[in-house]
Amino acid sequence: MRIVVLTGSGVSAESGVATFRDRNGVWAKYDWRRAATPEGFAADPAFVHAFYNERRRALPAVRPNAAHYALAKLEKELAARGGSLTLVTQNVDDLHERAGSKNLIHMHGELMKARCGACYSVHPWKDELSIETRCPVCDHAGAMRPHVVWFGEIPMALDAIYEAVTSADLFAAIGTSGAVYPAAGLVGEARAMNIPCTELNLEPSENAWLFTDSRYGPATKIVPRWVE
Ligand code: BJW
Repeated sequence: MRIVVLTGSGVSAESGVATFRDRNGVWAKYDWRRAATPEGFAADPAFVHAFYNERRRALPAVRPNAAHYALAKLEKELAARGGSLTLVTQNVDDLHERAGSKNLIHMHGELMKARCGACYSVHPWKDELSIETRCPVCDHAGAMRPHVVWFGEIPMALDAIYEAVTSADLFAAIGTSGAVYPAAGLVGEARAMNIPCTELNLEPSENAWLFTDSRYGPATKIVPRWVE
């Protein structure tokens, strides 16, 4: 059995990481055009660095929850039976890896990494970034940025994601509103191949009608139950 799971911010909500489009979500406090676009970064890099520095600073104190652990357990159990779980996450937090997931794709990047806009080298990063930060490889100052995917940028590892989704036996989406493409289009790719699709979310997402099965409730309750 080959399963592909797409996760969104709802899977980390009960760990205390804010979602984006809920009433108290990130985009209720910050304008996404200023905080999460290449144009916003070019116009005001200090503002964008402050936005990501604050989230990076908070992350080490956050812990994985029962949903992250259930998905790591599912990966192990499927592998032991000759199957596989490919976990595709839109989240930039590191809670899936801390829970033990190994076969993991961060399609929107990683908060704990930084990239040089001059030489494109990518680095583990736990400190603050600023407009003065120098690249550890090319020593260029002012080109370091969070290793995340902003609106208008192409998500990471798309070929591997489409390959995994279209050759899966089951596709599941957990804790995502289905508002952001191309992630939100993966269910359509799977359905086009007649692959069963399950939605696990607090409430029906924007493309709930595309799923063949659905379970609604908090991720820490419904994901462990689904995995059993
Ligand atoms: C629970 C729960 C609990 C709560 N238990 N569930 C017009 C202008 C600009 C761009 C566009 C445009 N029209 C279309 C576009 C394209 C754009 C897009 O889709 N925009 C839409 C908003 C319209 N997409 C892009 O720009 C993407 N790139 C692209 O398209 O490139 C072109 C291309 C693609 C493919 C091939 C060739 C070319 C890039 C998108 C990058 C998104 N980046 C962000 C920020 C990442 C860094 C960071 O974290 O700061 O990614 S935005 C933000 O949204 C973040 C998330 O990963 C992403 C998805 O959000 P998510 O996770 O679904 O969160 P929410 O809040 O929306 O939903 C949470 C859900 O959980 C809800 O349903 C809750 O009910 C539920 N929930 N608590 C279970 N306890």
